[in-house]
Formats: sequence, structure tokens, C-alpha cells
Amino acid sequence: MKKKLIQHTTAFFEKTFQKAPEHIFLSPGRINIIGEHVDYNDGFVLPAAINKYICFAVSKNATTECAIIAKDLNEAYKFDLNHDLKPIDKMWVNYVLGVLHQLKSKGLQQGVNIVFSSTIPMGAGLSSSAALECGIGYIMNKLFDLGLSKEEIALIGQKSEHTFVGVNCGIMDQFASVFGKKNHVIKLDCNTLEYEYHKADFKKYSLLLLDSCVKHTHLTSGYNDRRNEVEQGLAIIKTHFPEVKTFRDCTEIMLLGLKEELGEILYKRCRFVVKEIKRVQDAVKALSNDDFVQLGKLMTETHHGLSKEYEVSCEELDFLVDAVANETPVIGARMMGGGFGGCSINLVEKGSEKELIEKISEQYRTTFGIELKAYKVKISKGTTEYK
Ligand code: GAF
Repeated sequence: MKKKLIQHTTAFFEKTFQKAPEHIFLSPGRINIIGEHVDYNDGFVLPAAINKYICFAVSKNATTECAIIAKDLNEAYKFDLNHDLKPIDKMWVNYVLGVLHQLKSKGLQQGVNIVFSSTIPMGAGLSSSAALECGIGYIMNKLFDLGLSKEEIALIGQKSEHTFVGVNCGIMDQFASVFGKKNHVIKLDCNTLEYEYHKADFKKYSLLLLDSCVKHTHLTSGYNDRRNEVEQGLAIIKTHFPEVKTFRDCTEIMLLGLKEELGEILYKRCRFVVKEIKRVQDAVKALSNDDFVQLGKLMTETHHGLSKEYEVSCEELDFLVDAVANETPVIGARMMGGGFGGCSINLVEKGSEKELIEKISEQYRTTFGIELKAYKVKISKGTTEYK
């Protein structure tokens, strides 16, 4: 799959620019085991990069112009780095421009020719956007010696999304894409950006993604709304508990006392965040103890919180999680990522995947008339040059 991706991206570059690319880069999508909507709430998350990538075929072109070709979309965008880079009405271009706009102030002056193609399904909650942003940041840093650290590349990707796309995302996706490590999940403290790798050996279980094929875009979904709601909630909490600096210092008991003042919506949102931050810590313990049944239980609890309290799921994702709940080989399931569509992540007994996919696909087709997609993913390394 990776080889094929590299081959056809390279071939397209050669056809377009009449020359082989000087470099090939791969930037991965990500999964998240647990810790959803807590990255922008100073919580912990447990993501990992996966073996689905954007492949970039790249050459410097000794001008100040950039030619970026999105092979899968059959679209190209050309621009001069000397011009003022501003968002346009094409989302994928904005991910790129947002990064380059920042890199100009870090010394970027020279242009490139890039063809990119991807095996990360778009809008499936696997962070194709972060893979694109971080890929571009990583490439420019490498090719033009900008001296950026991996953390800076991730932060630039995140800022690009805020300023050029309008989604006030957290840092999880970019961090996972850049810092991914083969067969390891990353426990990231989103408050300090300190991180540690944990071996992702699920023994007799494997990770299976079920793609609802309901496409989300965070901009039009309630992503920014949720962020505003929890910010309002935290402001109220702080007026009563000055010792609370972040949600991490907050307890369910504190929230209960403020239930009336917070109102039903903010109370639910804040309660989810407080519980989810704790769940990630419990999940890391479960993972370290090889207690996968407990890990799965926590994942399923997260889903119910995301669905009922944070309200970022959708009918199709709830269906997918409920449908596997009574299937013995499945020990945990939840919607993954920002929500409002995309994939569920399932912890399932190895060997049971095929039968399970057939059964759930049939039910899903009957209920929604949608063809379910399933991905068995491996945990891979982060953005890198392919040699
Ligand atoms: C999206 C965002 F981009 C992340 O920052 C994160 O908030 C996630 O939704 C939810 O956990 O992927």
C-alpha cells in the first residue's frame, strides 16, 4: 500500500515536471485510543500515528514560486512566496498556505514543486489535515534548514488550522502525526506538551476502525461551539474555585455544586471533560497492566460521554458502537476524533475482524443505506523522509 502510494505519487511528479522528484516524504494520519476533546482542555490524550499516509514528491525549484498539486483531487495551486499569503476558498490549499505563511517569518524564501497523494480517507476523523500541515512544515524545515524542532512544526500546523481554516483545534493531531513512533502510543500532556511513549501491544486484540462514511468538517460542525462552551464553563468554575487553573484541577463534586449556575449544557460539557481527563490516566494504567478489558470498558464509557454529554456523535456512529456492544470479540468501541461523523475505533479479538465487519456492514447498510468501510491499522512512525 505504502509502496504503491509512493510509486504513483512519484510517477505523477515525473509526468508533470518532466523530472524525478528529489525527495519523498510521508506524513501519517492518526488514531486516538482515548482522550477526546480534552487536548484543548489541558488534558491528556493517547494518540498514535498510523500506516495511512500523505505521500509528498518534492523538488526545490530555485525560484520563489510554489507549485502544489493535489493528485487525488486533480487540483493544482501555484503562488509566489513573495506575495502576501492569505486564505482562499479552497480548504486543502489553506492548510498549506497557513503553514507557509508562518514559515516565511522563520526564514523561508525559496519555492518548491510538490505532488501529494494520500491513503488517509478525508473527513474520516483520521487527521488528513494535520498530516498535510505537518508534512509541509516538515518538508520546508528539512529542505531549507529552518531549524525548527518537531514541536514547533506541530504548533505551526495547529496555528495554520486556527488562522487559515478557522477551526480552533487542539494540538493532538499534529503532535501525533509528527511524533508518531512505530508500535507505540503517545501519552501527551496537552498542558505542558511533555510526552511519553507506551508500547502498544494489545496482545490478542487488534484495533479496527469502522468508517461511518458520514463526512464531517469541523468548521461547519459544532467543534468551535464546544470549545466556546467549555471555556465559558471554566470561567464560571474559576470564579468559585480560584485554585482551579485548568480542568485538570477540577472535580465532579465541584461541578455538582455549580450545576445550577452552569446550566444544563455547560454542566454536561464540563463534566465530560473532567471525567475524560481521569479516564485517560486510568486507560494508561490499564494498558501498562495489559488489562485490555478495562481499557475497552473505558473506551466505551468515553463514547457514551461524547454522545450524551459532549454531544459530538451522530446517529450513525452511535449505531456502530451499539451494534458491536453485544459482539463477544469486541471489548471496547467508541467514536474517534472530533466527531459528527468519521470512524469508530474498536478493540477486537484478533481473527474475528472479517466476520464482524460482514455482520455490522449488513446491519449498517440495512439501516442507513450506507456502505461501511473498515480499516485494520498498524501504529507507525511520524512524518519522515522516505529514502
Ligand atoms: C479534532 C481536533 F483537531 C483535535 O485537536 C481534537 O480536539 C479532536 O478533534 C478531538 O479529540 O481531531
